Amino acid sequence: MSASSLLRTVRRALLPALSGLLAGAAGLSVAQLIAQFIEPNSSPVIAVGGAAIDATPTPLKEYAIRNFGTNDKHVLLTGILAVLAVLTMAIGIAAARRFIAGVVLVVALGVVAVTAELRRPNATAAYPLPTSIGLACALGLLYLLIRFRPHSMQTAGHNLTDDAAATNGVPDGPSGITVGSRRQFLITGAGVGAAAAVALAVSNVVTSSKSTAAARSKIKLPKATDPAKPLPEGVDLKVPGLSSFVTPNAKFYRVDTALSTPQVNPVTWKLKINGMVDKPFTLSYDDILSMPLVERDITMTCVSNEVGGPYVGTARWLGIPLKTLMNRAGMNPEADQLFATSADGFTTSTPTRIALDGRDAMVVVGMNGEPLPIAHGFPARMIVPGLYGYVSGCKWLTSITAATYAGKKAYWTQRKWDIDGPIYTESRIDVPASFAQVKAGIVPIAGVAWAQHRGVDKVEISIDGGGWQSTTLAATPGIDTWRQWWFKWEAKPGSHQIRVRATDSSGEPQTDRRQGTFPRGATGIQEALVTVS
Ligand SMILES: Nc1nc2c(c(=O)[nH]1)N[C@H]1C(S)=C(S)[C@@H](COP(=O)(O)O)O[C@H]1N2
Ligand SMILES: [Mo]
Repeated sequence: MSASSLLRTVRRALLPALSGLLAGAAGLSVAQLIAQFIEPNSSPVIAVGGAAIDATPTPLKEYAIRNFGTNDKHVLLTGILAVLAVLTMAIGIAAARRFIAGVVLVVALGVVAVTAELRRPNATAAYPLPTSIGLACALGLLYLLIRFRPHSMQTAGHNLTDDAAATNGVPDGPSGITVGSRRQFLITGAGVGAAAAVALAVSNVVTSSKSTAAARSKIKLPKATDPAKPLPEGVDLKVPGLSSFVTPNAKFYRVDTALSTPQVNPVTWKLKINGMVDKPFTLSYDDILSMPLVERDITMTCVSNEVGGPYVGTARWLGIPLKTLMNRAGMNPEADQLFATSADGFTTSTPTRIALDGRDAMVVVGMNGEPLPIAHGFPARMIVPGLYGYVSGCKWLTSITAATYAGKKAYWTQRKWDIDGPIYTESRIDVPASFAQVKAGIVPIAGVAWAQHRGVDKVEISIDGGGWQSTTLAATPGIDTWRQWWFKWEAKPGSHQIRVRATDSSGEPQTDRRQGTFPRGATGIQEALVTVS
């Protein structure tokens, strides 16, 4: 193919591709808008993205969490939109040659999306509606755009050719580009673009996240009947750069599979306690607020946290002990797991022998004096000190079912992660940051260490491979939280390596054996490299 004919082909493909893109954007916006009225998760992007997340092999998911962190969902959404952009352009080009080809491709796309939608947990018969209407709109708009495309840009010899231009009733201009048809194309295109923008804007206004946020902001939490003790003096060493003892809600790490944050209405929400129990029961949000509530400081950790990683945080939680709930239901002692279900279909399973052993395992409604933030599970979630979040921290909680491991498998267990998730003893250097450059002299080395429900008794550091030296530990309210530590370092010029290890109350120091996050959490010793000048 010569350069000039290649150029001609590209020019011919340009407007059809643009038409496909515009029609696709408009159709997607319409679908997005309709989804807000049905259920946000019925949006084609969210449903297909959710299906992609659930189907992603564990190692790839690990990779995504490691490399994109909490941004992993933006990366996925961007990827889906990029794929859609390419597909709609291809459909535009196909439709310009033979419109029926475009129709076939659009229907195929619809079948894929609708299949994914119907297979979402909690899917209803209405789930395919946004996609179907959106695709119908897109197809109609594509037809108009292709039809009103300037004459010279049409592909000779195919269906919408001279006839189409003729029916438009516009004479050919000198260059073969008819002024009228170009204007018609531009007007149609601009109209479609504007319609897409309006549909998106309206869908943003009606989106239920606003009403959930409004409902949440009206809630006034009661005081705990069993409040947390005031934090002891000196839990915060106040070294600049060191994580604060209490992690502010806005800074608390977030890890979940939810592509769009579940919006749960606290007025209609119910928590079911059922399964292997004598007296199943249901609680409303107000029922929970009127029960005796306990308040505790607990550190949460994610199993996907790398050595030295950020997925750990401490908050003051307000809730009802799981024991109170399961005793009231009369749990059958044969039940070996509490199987919790989220509003978005995600599930966790927690061993009953741990959840009900007397530790402060709870259904929580409050976090640091506020109703649970929406991203952290509003209106209610579970928390169990000592277990990683994936086996204990079900957010947007809707039911707790007493069950057996033999009978039911939770989300991550189905994906081969360990059934039990006890948190390893871990420590992290916050300052100096790795690869930091500091001035010679006295430099504080400081960080946090955690061994939930065993407690941190000692933190040591080793500089440049030397012997382990004790650090100074901050005060702690108990064994279920992390603990700050610091060391007064006389830093000499040069490049230095700092390592840290914690020892829990059993006397067992943190292992130096390197292990990745899958399938039961990472182990090893963090090494920070610092340049002193
Ligand atoms: N519904 C739901 N709950 C969930 C998850 C999830 O994906 N969906 N992830 C769990 C995991 S792996 C962790 S570590 C914690 C994280 O809680 P956070 O986001 O409030 O920090 O939530 C747990 N609860
Ligand atoms: Mo996690």
